[in-house]
Amino acid sequence: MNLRKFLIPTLSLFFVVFSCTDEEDDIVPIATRERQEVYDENEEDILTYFETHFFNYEDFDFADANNPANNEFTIVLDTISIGNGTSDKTPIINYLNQAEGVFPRLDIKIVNQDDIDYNLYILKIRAGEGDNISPLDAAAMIYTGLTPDGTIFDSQVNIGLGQPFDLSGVVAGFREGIVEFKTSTGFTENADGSITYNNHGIGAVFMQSGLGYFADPPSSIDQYVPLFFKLNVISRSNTDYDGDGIPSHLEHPDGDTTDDDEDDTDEDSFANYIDNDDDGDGVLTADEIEQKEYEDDGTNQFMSKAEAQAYFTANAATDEIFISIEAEQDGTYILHTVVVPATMVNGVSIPNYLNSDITTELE
Ligand SMILES: [Ca+2]
Ligand SMILES: [Ca+2]
Ligand SMILES: [Ca+2]
Ligand SMILES: [Ca+2]
Repeated sequence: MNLRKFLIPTLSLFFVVFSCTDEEDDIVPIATRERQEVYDENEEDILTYFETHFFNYEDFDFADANNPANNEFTIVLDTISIGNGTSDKTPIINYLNQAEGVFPRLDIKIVNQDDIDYNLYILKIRAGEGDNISPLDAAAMIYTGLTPDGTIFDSQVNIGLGQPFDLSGVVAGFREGIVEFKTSTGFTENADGSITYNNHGIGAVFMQSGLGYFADPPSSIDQYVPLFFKLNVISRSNTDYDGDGIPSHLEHPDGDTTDDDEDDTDEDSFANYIDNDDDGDGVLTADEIEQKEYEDDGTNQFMSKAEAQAYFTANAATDEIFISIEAEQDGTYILHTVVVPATMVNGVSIPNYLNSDITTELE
């Protein structure tokens, strides 16, 4: 199942659903609940959960987080109780306020939505050693979505089955949690043909309903319940929503997708990542830059990502930026870059596609 199926609908507090009573056949509006009230209730439920539950921390080597044995680890959450012999387990709440760099750790990220500062709880088992992820990227991961009572409403247990999905289409709490981890550094092919990813971020996010589905959840769960997602974050890839050749994540320099104004160069109310003429000079951004691809180093094909990366490092022009390395079916790789000409303005180098005084078309 794909998370995109569960886009957050834009609901206001005035949204109503109608139901009919048997007796009178009347239409009775049922108001959507107050977000603050649901937040307070969910917050209490989540903290109670942390006090009464533990995870399988004994199965993870925290002394050597990059021990290959850790790569197959996924979180299992369970109740602390005398009845099931787990009364001596460490509750999740104990990982709150850990010193920097100590794992496992339970971090709180404040996410403002609908005028509420939400506490998004992020349980980090391992931060990950690969790439940073932007909220505007697509990402591939192994995940399970569940509610506090253990009901699983969504999951992807095998990365081979799923393509990276755009993080812009998932619930806010999931997206804001994912970007706190890093991707894998690569993978190992096992004797049986299966794939093990290495050194990726592992953890879970716990969110109040307002950062999830709120009044409009998947049919298998109730309205207004907190959501938990267990995560193994595998890889990221670029999106380019406006098709202008500049990856979305490079059109949001501050990484803050909630405040479009900061990254709207021509102030036309379309943020740069959804604006194909970023400086509003009438020349499309795609025509003010030059997209390039390299299949070899001038002689030999790139036989690994590392070769393509090394070629870029050694040969990139000063105004050329790295975009991606694409794997080909035949086992070779293509290096994608973009040349972004810039002009000095008052001692600062400004890309021409962000400078309406320069209208030179390259193509
Ligand atoms: Ca773009
Ligand atoms: Ca704009
Ligand atoms: Ca743009
Ligand atoms: Ca332009």
